[in-house]
Amino acid sequence: MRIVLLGAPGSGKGTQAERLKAALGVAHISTGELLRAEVAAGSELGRAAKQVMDQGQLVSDAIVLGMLEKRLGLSDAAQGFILDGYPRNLAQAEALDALLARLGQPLDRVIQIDVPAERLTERLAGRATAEGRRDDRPDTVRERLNVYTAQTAPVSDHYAARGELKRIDGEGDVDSVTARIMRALERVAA
Ligand code: B4P
Repeated sequence: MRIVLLGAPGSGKGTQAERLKAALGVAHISTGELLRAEVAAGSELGRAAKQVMDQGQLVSDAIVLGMLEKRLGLSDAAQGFILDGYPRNLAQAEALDALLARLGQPLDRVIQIDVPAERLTERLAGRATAEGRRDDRPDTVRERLNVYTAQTAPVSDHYAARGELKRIDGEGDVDSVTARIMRALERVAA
């Protein structure tokens, strides 16, 4: 199964993708994690990405697409994948359409996890305390939410227009949200 998970920062994409990976036996591909790995490795790409991420902005489309294409070529993605954090703007959505058409691997479902803004801020403040991620600091979170509204929210319309989007209520405990997503996916598989 090939799935895109959409949602604002803090909506639970990474949290849910880990669970779906275990339940469905497909690869979890997080562009945020791929970028953080480059930052941790101190690569040239990582150094450039770090500055952008610390400001709450999006890393360049070309860099992220190159990274994604390489990751989709690894063997674990052949059985399917969950894309977490990509696409984040319309140009990325169109690039993904072209890439998957070229690979002959169309998407089965796009799931959008909806969470009210005040809850997102609370969750990311909690993670800032627990994990110390620099981009979870309050000023950066505000900017990430602005970027989401301006650039990522229109991506939902791109998929909704094709009848591929399913919206899920992302409030409540993690198990309840997973159960809602699994129900939405069962309807695709049926
Ligand atoms: P990401 O790594 O994608 O970060 P994120 O949007 O915060 O989502 P994440 O998956 O980590 O958090 P989650 O909602 O699961 O991106 C980081 C940065 O990388 C971006 O700002 C950008 O600069 C760059 N980037 C990434 N992809 C890019 C792209 N395609 N193009 C350009 N740039 C890109 O969880 C958040 C918190 O909520 C956690 O603490 C979790 O425990 C908690 N939580 C989750 N579910 C919960 C629930 N049901 N109840 C309570 N808490 C919950």
